[in-house]
Amino acid sequence: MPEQIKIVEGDITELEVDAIVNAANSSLLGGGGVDGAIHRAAGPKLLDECRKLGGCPTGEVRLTKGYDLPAKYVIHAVGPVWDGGGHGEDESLANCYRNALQTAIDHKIHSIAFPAISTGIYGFPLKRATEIAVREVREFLDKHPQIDEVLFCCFDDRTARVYEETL
Ligand code: AR6
Repeated sequence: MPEQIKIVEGDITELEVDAIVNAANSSLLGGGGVDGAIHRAAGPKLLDECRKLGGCPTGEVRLTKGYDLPAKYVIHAVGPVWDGGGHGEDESLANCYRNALQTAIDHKIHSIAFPAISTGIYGFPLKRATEIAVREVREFLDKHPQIDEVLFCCFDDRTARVYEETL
């Protein structure tokens, strides 16, 4: 695997990277899962900034500051809700990874950490989502050597095992 890609197990809010990616919903106003954890750790100014953004469509991303997080930025990505696989879910998920990485390039972000977008509350099958995440990150890094480090942050053992197998 490209040496820039690493798997880490744990809480994404603790990572000292330039940007962490949030698995947000299209309101960008917070929620459960990793989104809730990021808002709690970043503090209330994050929600103030998110309110000004007016939401975000599925597959797109929005950048905010990280406030009280160790990460300087949060890239909020809106993953698809799993609906059987025949409703463009794969392409929307791929767009989240591509758009987040392009936003990193645009803002001179050199290290970025992703959670397993859509695989929790949104119900996307983990193996299928992981294959998309790994493929998109690899393809992007081939073209953009400016990014030094991409972390896949796995919150539980099962997710970490699937990432290890896929990589
Ligand atoms: N650090 C890293 N990963 C985490 C953390 C954490 N602190 N907490 C959970 N995960 P989910 P989704 C993992 O449900 O499926 C929210 O309500 C989790 O174990 O957070 O994209 C939003 O507002 C799983 O592997 O996101 C949306 O409404 C992965 O993060 C909706 O959930 C994604 O799970 C988005 O659902």
